[in-house]
Parts: sequence; structure tokens; C-alpha cells
Amino acid sequence: MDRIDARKTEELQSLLRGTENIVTVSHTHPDGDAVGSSLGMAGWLRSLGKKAVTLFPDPVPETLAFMLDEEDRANCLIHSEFTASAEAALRQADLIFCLDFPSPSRTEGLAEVLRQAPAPKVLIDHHPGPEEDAFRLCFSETRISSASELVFWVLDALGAELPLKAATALMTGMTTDTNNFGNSTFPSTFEMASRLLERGVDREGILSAINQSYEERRLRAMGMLLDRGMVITPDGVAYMILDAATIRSYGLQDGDTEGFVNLPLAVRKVRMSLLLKQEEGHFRVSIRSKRGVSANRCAQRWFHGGGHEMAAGGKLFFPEDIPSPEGAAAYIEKVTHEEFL
Ligand SMILES: [Mn+2]
Repeated sequence: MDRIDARKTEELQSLLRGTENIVTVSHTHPDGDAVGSSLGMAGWLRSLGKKAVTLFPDPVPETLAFMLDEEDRANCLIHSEFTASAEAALRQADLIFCLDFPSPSRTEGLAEVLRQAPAPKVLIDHHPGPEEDAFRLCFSETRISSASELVFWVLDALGAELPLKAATALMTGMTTDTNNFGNSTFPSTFEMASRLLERGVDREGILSAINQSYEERRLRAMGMLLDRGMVITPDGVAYMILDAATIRSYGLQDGDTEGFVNLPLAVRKVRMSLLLKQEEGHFRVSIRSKRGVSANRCAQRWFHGGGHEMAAGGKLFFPEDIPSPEGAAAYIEKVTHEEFL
């Protein structure tokens, strides 16, 4: 990571001056980093006596509910559930932080309202290709672990003192985005972690909340998928398809399948792994790859998506891309074969 640009810090300082109603926005299907960067920022803003609302396009999954306490819940708006008040909050904000996404389009149904909201928008993100014109000020860095880490360094540059709650949220976001220091970890990442430990963050508590608090159905579904669902093609592409019937029979909810896509990478011959989850009119696609193979390119070329080099996502629509959900396996085998030609 490069040092935070002093001019940008000054500009942020002056944007913050006099603001009272601040809204943070993050991406659809919020993950630990989306929630952690939002709560970290909002927690710090509240410690300054400002009003800070965290806005998400759709609900925070049950598996991440531990990250929000009562105050966080009272100041959290979900656009898909409280559309009018979420949109009003954005229009009435006097500053908007956009966290963990590079373009308003990643907020889907919220994108137009976000673009048109009159308040200055500050981006803090770690994805490639930020849409710079959509923001007044961009802190965008790809050689960093997570948006949570970049929030930490931006706040550090401002001389911020982090409340323990905000510090814990940022540590949690970084921990989930790096799979507990397993990927995308830079010298700055360990430095941040070290500083947060000194601040008193309970890392073991975070790890237990992340890894030891799932419902039984997650492990049952994982076992079934690995035993019977996973296919490995001759090209070394592993894929698993969770169709609507399977999702229903296991009672799977958003968040239950977090991390599943990484599991097939444990097999030596697997170079790339895809997990498909059926939703209304499309599959949600997660892609992970090993070094030298681009999950990002595959997501962009074949699944209307993108992301990071080795961790990306997208969608596969029916009947637009494939005639029916049953055609997903054949589509994956065809396009990934082409990808490796
Ligand atoms: Mn992230």
C-alpha cells in the first residue's frame, strides 16, 4: 500500500467539517468486509458526536449478525426492506462514504439514488477499476487486504482515535476478507492487526464468532456438496451447483455457504473453483483461482461480473445465458474449457 496522500487527507478533513448526517453505503449481499468497514467508519463518526447511518442494499446475513450491537442495529438501514427511508437517508445525507465497492452499480437497486444524491461521496475501496467520476474523493488501493484495512489507514492518517467497537469491526472485516491472513495479506495488514491488538481487540473472540457459530445445516450441506456435488473437469476446474431444491431442502440462507467456493482449491489439480447458487432468474456465481489463473477475467468474460484477480463473482442468467437452470453445468464446462485453451 502507498502512504495515504496528504492532500486527500486534508480534503477529507474539510469534507467532514460541519457535517452532521453521514451515511455509509456498501455493496449487495454484504460480506464481513462490507459490514466491518461500514461499522468501523460509522463507529468512529459517532464517537465524534455525528449521526452515522450504515446503509446496505440488502440484509446482513445471520452469520454476521454478531457484528452488530443494539446501537448498530438501530442505525442500520436495509434498502430492500425499508426502501423509502433508505433512499430518504441518502438524499438527506450531507456526506456519503462508499465502502468496499468500486462503482455505484454494485449497489444494484440503490445505484441511481446513490448517483443522484447531492452530498459529496467519498470512496474507500480495494477493488480494481474504481469509477472515479462517481465520487468526489477516492481512496482506492488494490495492494491492500480489504476495505476495512483501508478505512483503518485513512482514519489513522486523520489522527483518529478508534473506539474499541470500531476497531473490532475493522479487524473482523480484514479477517474475513483475508480468510484469517490466508490471502491478500500485505505488510500493512499485519501492522494494522498489530495496532488493533494493542488497542485491545479480542481476536480470538472474533475468530470464534466467525468460525464456530454456524448452524448445523451449513456443515451438512458442505458434506453433501463435497461428496456428491463437486465436479472436477479435465481442465482442473471444480464446480458445485446449489440449485433451488437443494437450497430449500437444507434450509440454506445467505451466509451459510460463505467459504464453500474455496474448499475445492485444496485439491492439487484444481486451478479454479466455481460455486453457483440459484436465485430468481439467475445463478449467483463465486469464483476463486490459484496463482496464475484469473478468476476476475473468467467472471468478466462469462458471468457479467468481476472482482479481484483470484476472487471474483458474477451472475448466470436464464433464459438469457442458458435456456434453463439445468444447463448450468454444460455452460460452465464449455466456457471454462475455452478459458484454458
Ligand atoms: Mn472487500
